[in-house]
Amino acid sequence: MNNQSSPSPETVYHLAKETNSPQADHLNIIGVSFDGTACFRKGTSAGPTAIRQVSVDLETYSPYLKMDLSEIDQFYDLGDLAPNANEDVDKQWQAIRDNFSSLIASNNETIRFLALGGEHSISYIFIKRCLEIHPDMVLLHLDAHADLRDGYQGYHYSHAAVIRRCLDHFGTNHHLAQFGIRSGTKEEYNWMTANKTLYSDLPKFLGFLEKIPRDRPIYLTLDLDYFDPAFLPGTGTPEAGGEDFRSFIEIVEILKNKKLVGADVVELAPNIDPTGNSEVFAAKVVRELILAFHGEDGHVR
Ligand SMILES: [Mn+2]
Repeated sequence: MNNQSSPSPETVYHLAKETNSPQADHLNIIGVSFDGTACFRKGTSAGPTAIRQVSVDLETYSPYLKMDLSEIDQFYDLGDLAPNANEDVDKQWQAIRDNFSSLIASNNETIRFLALGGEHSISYIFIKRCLEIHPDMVLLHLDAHADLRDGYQGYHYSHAAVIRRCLDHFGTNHHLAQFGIRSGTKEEYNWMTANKTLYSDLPKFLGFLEKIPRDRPIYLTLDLDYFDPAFLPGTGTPEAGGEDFRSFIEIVEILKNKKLVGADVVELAPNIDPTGNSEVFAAKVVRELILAFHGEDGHVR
């Protein structure tokens, strides 16, 4: 395990400043180059680098949020947590978790992270930290898959179990809301129905988001297979019948006025889409999320 050993050829949008330690009161982007528990098609470990590389050729202005990356507070790029791929998968995952823990000297709640995957199992590490800091946090889960299995194919922390693992750390005032889900087991669907976590229609989900108080902490975990594979085919477990960019931007337009305390964008597998369009799509998604962390005054909340 070499913490931040992978040289990052570019930083996100050329505007992120490289750093070795997370910066308080600022957004910190961190890549996690790991696809160890991916069950179908691998390749997400190349996700963070692909996003950085294509982002430098994209516009920094968002016509949706009417904000520009060059006009917000400095944001930072911590490089990648990159495990030794020759090691046992469980060991790799634990090494990522341990290295992340040692990277954060304090639980300073003003350190904001945007994590770039890597497979979805890595989100647990970032979500758990935010659940511990914010006892009333809302966890938004955008994904094609329910991810509520109690482990999968022998991996307790599998990418197919990530939301279930987060629930292990839920307190009374934590809240889970899921949207985009269109694949899961009968048991997962029964659980979502019983716990009313699944929104199956966009207007209802947007209505729910609107009602979240402005000061209530929100974490967004975005599995890129949320989007239809026609738009974003570069992901390991594509699922027909998905969402488009428009639905995502409607969500972000609301989040922009809320308190986003953490987010991750996971499951980009650049090798699966030879056109390269998926990574451009993902980089645009990342731009909108970087902006959404910042208020009109350009500061993180
Ligand atoms: Mn998924």
